[in-house]
Amino acid sequence: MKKWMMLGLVALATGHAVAAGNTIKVGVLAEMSGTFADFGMQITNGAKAYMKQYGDTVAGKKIELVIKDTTGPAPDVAKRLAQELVVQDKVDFIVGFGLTPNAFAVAPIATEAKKPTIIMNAATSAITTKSPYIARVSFTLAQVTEPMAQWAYKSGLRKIYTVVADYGPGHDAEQTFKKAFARLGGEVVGELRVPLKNPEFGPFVQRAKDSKPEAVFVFVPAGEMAVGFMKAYYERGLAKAGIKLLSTGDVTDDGVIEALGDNALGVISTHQYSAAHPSAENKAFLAAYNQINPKQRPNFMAVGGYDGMAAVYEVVRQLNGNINGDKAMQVLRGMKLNSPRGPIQIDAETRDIVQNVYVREVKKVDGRLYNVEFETFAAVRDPGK
Ligand code: VNL
Repeated sequence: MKKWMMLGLVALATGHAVAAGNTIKVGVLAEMSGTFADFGMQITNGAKAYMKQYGDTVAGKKIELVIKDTTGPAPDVAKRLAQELVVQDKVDFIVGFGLTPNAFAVAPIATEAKKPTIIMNAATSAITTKSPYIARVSFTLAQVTEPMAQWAYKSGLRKIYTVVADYGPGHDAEQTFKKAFARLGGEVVGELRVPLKNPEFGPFVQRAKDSKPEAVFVFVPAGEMAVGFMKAYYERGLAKAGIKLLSTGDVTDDGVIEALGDNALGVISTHQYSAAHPSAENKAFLAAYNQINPKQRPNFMAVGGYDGMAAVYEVVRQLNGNINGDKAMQVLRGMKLNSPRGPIQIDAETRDIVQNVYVREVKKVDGRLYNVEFETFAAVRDPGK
């Protein structure tokens, strides 16, 4: 072999090594297939939108996403993939998590490997208590539900029936609503939990109707379950019977709101993000997301993905590209960001998010359905802590 060729090979080899050392790897665990595939798509596209807007280099390091498909609520798969990310891919961060069970499953690995782990959606209060290496930029069900109980009481409602998905975030929503509403003097006249897998909403909704509440409060995960619930609510004639519908924003989510159709008009919900939020940050976010996926409106999960990357970038910047688990958590604790949803902060002590919760009504804006914000509960903490 000629000498210049040898030199070329050496250069190639070292070039590769240098490139690897100059990369910050962000492992993304998300639901990329199955019933919940939209979540993974929203989360990863939100992350990509941030990188599109701000470039993929921070403190001289190239940021690289390593995306792994948890396939749905599958704790064993999530755990195995997290191990792979740590051992084989040698990631610097673990992010993602549409669904609660996957986040719980990975907490022990985050602790053992001291990997800064950022929750971009999963919303059960207890998740952040399971590892000191977990921080959350999404929301908790308790956080968005308590303002709904307060708003309902203030609006004169006194008898409410609750319907929730039968797992972590649903249990949090149910308990938080009941406690907050009772404290004010309202009454939960009945409560139902519907299974996460293949729920038949008709009979559940019928039972709610038969107990003649003034309103139904509902939390089910965004997507197919929200569509299924809404359909049953109308088919069983609750709207006609004058039973109001109150929900968390998951049910009137931007990703499916057009699929709900005009039936959704007038539904009141509380949540942290609406695509209709009027701010410069949101406008920039919507434009960046549109470059990644012009076919779908981004929802709260996309914003979680976007803000999660904002948090990663800030850690890389402050640590000048040398990522260490404990130092990264120090930077994350107390971090403030200007999110498309409004100002947010990661609480220094609980590592959970503090943010505005908005009361919204589904309305038509320029012929399309949106959650239009009309009241703000400012800087709400997770009451589940
Ligand atoms: C969760 C919470 C999932 C809210 C959701 O939909 C949601 C969760 C996927 O924590 O599992 O809207």
